[in-house]
Amino acid sequence: MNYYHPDMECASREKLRDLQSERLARTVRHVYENVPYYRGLMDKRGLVPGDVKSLDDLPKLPFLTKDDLRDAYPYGLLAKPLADVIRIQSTSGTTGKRVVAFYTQNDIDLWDECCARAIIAAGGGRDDVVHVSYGYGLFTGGPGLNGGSHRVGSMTLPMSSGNTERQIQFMVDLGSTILCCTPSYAAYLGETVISMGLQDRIKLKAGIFGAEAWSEEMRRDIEKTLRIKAYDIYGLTEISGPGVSFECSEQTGMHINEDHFIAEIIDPDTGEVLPEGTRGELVFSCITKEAFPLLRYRTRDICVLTRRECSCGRTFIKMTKPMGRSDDMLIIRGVNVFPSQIETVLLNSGMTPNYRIMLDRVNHMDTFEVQVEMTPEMFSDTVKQISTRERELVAALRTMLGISPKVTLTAPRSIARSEGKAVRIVDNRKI
Ligand code: DLL
Repeated sequence: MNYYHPDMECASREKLRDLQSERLARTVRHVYENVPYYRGLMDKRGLVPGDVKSLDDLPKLPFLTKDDLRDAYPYGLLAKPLADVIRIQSTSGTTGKRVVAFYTQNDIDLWDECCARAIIAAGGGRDDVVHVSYGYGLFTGGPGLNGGSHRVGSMTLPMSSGNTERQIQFMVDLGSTILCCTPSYAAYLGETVISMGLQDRIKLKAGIFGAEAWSEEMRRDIEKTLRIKAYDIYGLTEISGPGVSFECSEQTGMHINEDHFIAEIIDPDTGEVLPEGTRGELVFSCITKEAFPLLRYRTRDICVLTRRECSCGRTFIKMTKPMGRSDDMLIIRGVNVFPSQIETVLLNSGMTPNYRIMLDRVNHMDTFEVQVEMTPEMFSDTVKQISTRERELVAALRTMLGISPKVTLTAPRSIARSEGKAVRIVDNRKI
């Protein structure tokens, strides 16, 4: 069975617009009837479902943001009875920032299909051995690509992340052909393959890498060390997970699965919809989902959309790699981190509010350090007491964020004060 759908993925603009219009109208009615929170937002604007008949009516709808998700947490945006929900996935973070997304069986099926398309676009098929080293569990990376690989009919290695030497051993023994993981982990795997002297014994041909920003230079490096073609994949938990968009052989942006998601670009300050080709914030409306169909969800990712002929034959619009964010979320080693989470841990641990988050990339791996000033009382502690406190902070930050920074306690007044906004983030990753 082949899950490449030329009838959808290569549909004419007119056919796609009709399909999107019909699915949008249906989804608006579904959320209006089943989500009191959303009905409240529509009522405030005097909107009823009949007002949204086609794509042209989309701008009438209100935007949804992470704040709405927070206000409605956990079940307030659920559009199906719990009895129909079979899965949740979630982002890392505190209760306040955490996103919980719900899936019915149909939602999982369409997500699998989106990821299957990405695997097929990277040259995958039934004969492939798909090695999934994205994290499994609440993170969408592992389950998403796993489902896509099953859908394609490839043999799937549900490796999850970590234990790098074992990953490489499996790669050699089972002949993995497609690697799915974050680009930084791919770079690390590449280096380790070389240091283990196994470059000639791996059979990888392609990689599907996403969940964090990565440069063209990094792509070239990974392609060289692992001797593969490296494809980008994008997505976010709120909208389903990986596979919202994916790269094809042309590698000039990621095709958005437009039969499932409508994309818009807006001015992040005014909310005005911008024409194609303009840089702005990406907004998605889900038009086929049942349990958690967010409409006009502001992703905070800044990018450009372009619709032009692609040599692969797909007609779906393309998005560039995200060029930044319109909020303060950082993505460190593939994990979403808000500076406010770090501040909460520091203050709850009796530290001063004078801190700095230092980010860099060494050998394509993010380095993550939190420098925080000691109080004058702590400064007179012994070296042993100070290093115990550093270890405690690492543990508390790991619990909050899901990843461990290096923590360095610095002398009182050693971190430069600012007259305006404090400069708390020094991001030297040059992505
Ligand atoms: O990162 C889903 C995913 C998993 C995508 C595996 C691709 C592969 P979240 O944890 O909710 O979901 O983080 C979503 O990550 O809004 C972007 O800012 C960023 N992001 C995702 N893919 C890319 C990419 C997953 N290819 C947030 N390039 C998004 C740059 C990306 N940033």
